[in-house]
Amino acid sequence: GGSGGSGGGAKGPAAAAPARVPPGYDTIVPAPVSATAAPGVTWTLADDTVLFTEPGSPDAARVGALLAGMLRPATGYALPVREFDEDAPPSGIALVLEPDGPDGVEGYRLTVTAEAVEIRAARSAGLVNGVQTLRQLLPVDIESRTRAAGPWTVPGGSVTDMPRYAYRGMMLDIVRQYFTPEEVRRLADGISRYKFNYLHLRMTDDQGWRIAVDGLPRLTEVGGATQVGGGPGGFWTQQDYREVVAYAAERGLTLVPEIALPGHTNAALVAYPELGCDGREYEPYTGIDVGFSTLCVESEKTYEFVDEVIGQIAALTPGPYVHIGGDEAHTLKPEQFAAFMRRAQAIVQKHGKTVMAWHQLADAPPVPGAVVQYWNQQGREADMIVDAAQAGAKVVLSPSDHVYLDMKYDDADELGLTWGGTVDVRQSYEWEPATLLDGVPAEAVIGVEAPLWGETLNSFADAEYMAFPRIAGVSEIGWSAPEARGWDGYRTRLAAQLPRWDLAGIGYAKRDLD
Ligand code: TNX
Repeated sequence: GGSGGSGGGAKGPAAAAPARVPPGYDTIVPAPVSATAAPGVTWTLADDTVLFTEPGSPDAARVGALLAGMLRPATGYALPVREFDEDAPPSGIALVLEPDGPDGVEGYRLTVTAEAVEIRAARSAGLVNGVQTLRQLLPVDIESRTRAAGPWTVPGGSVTDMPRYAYRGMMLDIVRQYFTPEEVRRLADGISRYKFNYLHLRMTDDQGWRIAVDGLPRLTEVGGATQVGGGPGGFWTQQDYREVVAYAAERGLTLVPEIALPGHTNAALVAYPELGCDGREYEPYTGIDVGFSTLCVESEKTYEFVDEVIGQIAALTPGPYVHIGGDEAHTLKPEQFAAFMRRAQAIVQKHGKTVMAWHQLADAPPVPGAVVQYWNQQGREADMIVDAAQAGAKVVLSPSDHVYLDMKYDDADELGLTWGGTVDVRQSYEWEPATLLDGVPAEAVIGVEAPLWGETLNSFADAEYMAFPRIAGVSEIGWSAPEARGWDGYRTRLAAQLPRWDLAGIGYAKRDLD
């Protein structure tokens, strides 16, 4: 039985009520590059406010629609979205694109005067990030899903901002516990507040296969019908997946689909036993052991299967990465694993995508440009990655003792595992990517990702409980400069988020922030 969800933190000792920290330029999460308040100046969102967007830009118009959707429920205002006139300086809120401006792919500049709010960015991704900052500068009640009183004031000032790392992700395992497209959209909503730009979905594993593949119906009909603990499982149609891709993209999130190979494949073997080497049937698996299954790496059938699956997934995915797992293939000899990963990587490349895999790939080794995802603790196995990184592989950091969202916060938690230790809110925040792995060049590190594995989860509320509040701290590790970070400042910024989550219906673990 799950024990999570909002209020689930009552289990924690002396659960603190969220403090009502007023919004301001010092409470933004993740901390921006620079922010200055203009004392005495305020701008007020009113019932006649117009959201103006860059003329001729459907992308900017979509960001305008996103912002309007955020602001309408609490204000009850119409908030029309309209292109501004090049000649007339816009009042209201203006989303301005400056392709040759100084903001990079994801940066933005936000200015609040008594007359107007202006967000400038080179790309729509930057506008989305600016919109998330503006949301945090509005009163907490803006998060209400029903009409609230206002007034909807924004303190005057300005922000100049861009991310430290290009990759800031969260992973959700939708296998061990099945999550619906609607639940994943809610998660995308929640993490996009904190300027994440990648959402990695583990879609296949021993306990289930969650994505439909044309021509291989048994993967989902049979392989989709199980999950940990014997529940009914479930799967996504390709249309479900496309809709999540589009919804996430509007919020600045690129999907990274993971098809775990060659291990973590029991569900595929149950569906198509000929993918195994043993000439036998396989039993559905609903436990939580790892490392016992593998596709037959000596069989051509396996590579035809991998090509078919990866080809369809690649075609459905506009983002650059396809993740092929590579974790815990414990029944294979190193040379078998290497031979498989060599061919699997070539298949990903053939379909036009960049390879991503867990850091076991480093031994295979990775093809040039591949991304290895580090998941051990206390820097263990860093030596595996050093040669690959020096040879040009990129590294995403998911140290299990800091950002594994399936680790218990503390020993009193019912949900979660402990193989990476317990990870409280502070420990998830206090670490430095550039120096985490001895010998790995800082330039090889492209970012951070927090995985949420599902073995102990029973509901979406459980997932929220494990993810929030730790995920907000991960955003700051990926976005903010080391000099801008520090627990004392962060816990105040985090405290300012909690009443927003209460109003927005985001569940989280209530913990003392000391
Ligand atoms: C290890 S970390 C795994 C997953 C489990 C997780 C549980 C990694 C690449 N693989 O199969 O779900 O531990 O924490």
